[in-house]
Amino acid sequence: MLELHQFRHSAFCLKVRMTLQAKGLSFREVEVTPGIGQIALFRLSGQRQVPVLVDGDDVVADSSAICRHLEALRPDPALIPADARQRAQMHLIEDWADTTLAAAVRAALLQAAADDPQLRNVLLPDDVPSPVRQVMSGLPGGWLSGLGELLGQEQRSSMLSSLCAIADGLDLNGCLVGNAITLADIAVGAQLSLLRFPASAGDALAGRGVPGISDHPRLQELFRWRDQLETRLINLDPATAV
Ligand SMILES: N[C@@H](CCC(=O)N[C@@H](CS)C(=O)NCC(=O)O)C(=O)O
Repeated sequence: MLELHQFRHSAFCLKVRMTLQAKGLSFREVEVTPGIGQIALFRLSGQRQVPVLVDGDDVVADSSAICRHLEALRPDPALIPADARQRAQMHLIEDWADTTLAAAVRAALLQAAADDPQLRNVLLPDDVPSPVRQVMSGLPGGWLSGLGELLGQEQRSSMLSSLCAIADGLDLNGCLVGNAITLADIAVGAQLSLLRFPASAGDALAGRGVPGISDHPRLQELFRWRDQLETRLINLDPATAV
């Protein structure tokens, strides 16, 4: 059985779960505790970041490497285009989503959590004991700034204009590259999930997100595209199609 070592609310881990789902592969989720759990992860994979996939003797780190491993393991449905030009486009979009977009999304979410104690509380891992949870979510947002850069004005407007450009060019059932779902859609869709959490994030988070972005009028269609993408992914696998 495949094993996915993850942080539940990481977009990179969601990217891998969406790929596993598209391919109809069953897997076991292993929740890594930030900090202490990363020591075991380092022993397992030689690095401390999630996601890590364990497939028998193969231990694969990095969402893009994992998705390519899964493509080789279960080539159908293909999530990497056969056409070289489309493959290049897919690669560029996936790389943009995993780097530039991911950095802006992470900063935007940290900013939102810094401003909103309730959001801070639901984002904390489940195994944080409740007294610690109370203290952490009650503190002014400042403690979060140690985790990374908050969102600068320039980064925010650059992310917004990229997302609006994507939203303008995409139908509800459209694809970013060609006419079939690829890793480009999955990588972008996964990052969007941190800007407005989908139903799959659980009741406490569903519909919440980054103020000013999750409720931005020009992005509503894009968030609907994201929700629709999850349904379309399930239907790609003939065994689970409804
Ligand atoms: N390029 C990597 C990025 C993975 C990544 O940034 N993982 C974060 C969680 S979202 C992590 O493990 N952070 C913990 C750390 O860096 O110690 C991928 O695509 O998988």
